[in-house]
Amino acid sequence: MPNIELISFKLCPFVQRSVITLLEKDIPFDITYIDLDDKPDWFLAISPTGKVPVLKINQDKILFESAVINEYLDEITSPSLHPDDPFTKAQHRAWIEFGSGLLMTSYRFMVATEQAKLDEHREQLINLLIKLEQEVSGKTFFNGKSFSLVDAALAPIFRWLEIMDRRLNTQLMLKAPGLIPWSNNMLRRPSVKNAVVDDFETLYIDRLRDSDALLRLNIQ
Ligand SMILES: N[C@@H](CCC(=O)N[C@@H](CS)C(=O)NCC(=O)O)C(=O)O
Repeated sequence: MPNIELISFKLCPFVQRSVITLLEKDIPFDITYIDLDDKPDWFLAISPTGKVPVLKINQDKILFESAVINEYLDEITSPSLHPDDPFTKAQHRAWIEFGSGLLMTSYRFMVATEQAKLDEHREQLINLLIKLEQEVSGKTFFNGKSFSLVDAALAPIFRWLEIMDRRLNTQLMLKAPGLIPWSNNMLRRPSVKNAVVDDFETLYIDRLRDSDALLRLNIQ
């Protein structure tokens, strides 16, 4: 097994995707946290996009982009969290990409500073959740009974939604209630629970409180 180091930011949902995969696949790893508001020079030197996650393999090889990192981690260990059938695998990749869009829409909703933008992003977010609901309603995990890379990619969204609904009264999950059993299954899974630091929720709420985002006014 190569030596694996994950470069992270404590609040980043894309990094969580890779931590979930590392934990699911029982891969030993070190994690290094950086401050994205003050990126270290060594990080800028190795990261082509300036974004986390970055995976360092045996100290010198670099991978970036969470979906790519996760496929690599999946391929160096077994059993695979991707389906064998090429069409189903391609579909899973498409839903992982859909999940990236969902994360970005959720983020725009969270940081909106004007009511019109907040409403616009809320509507977009709900529309995406309804599309996802049509795909997964009634299933334990995205692929049916077994946890896959799609679940690893989408679980961080459900952590955000759960905190937003409980602490910010956003009432988003009510708009796509068919997602609730799947969300609960993911959020109680050890890999998902352990993908963040213990004080994640406090850090998340404090960052929101210190921002100009309209949602800060909803903090309960
Ligand atoms: N498509 C990328 C997105 C990663 C991403 O957006 N990371 C954010 C933090 S959650 C970041 O590093 N932002 C820093 C910046 O944009 O300067 C992935 O899937 O890895």
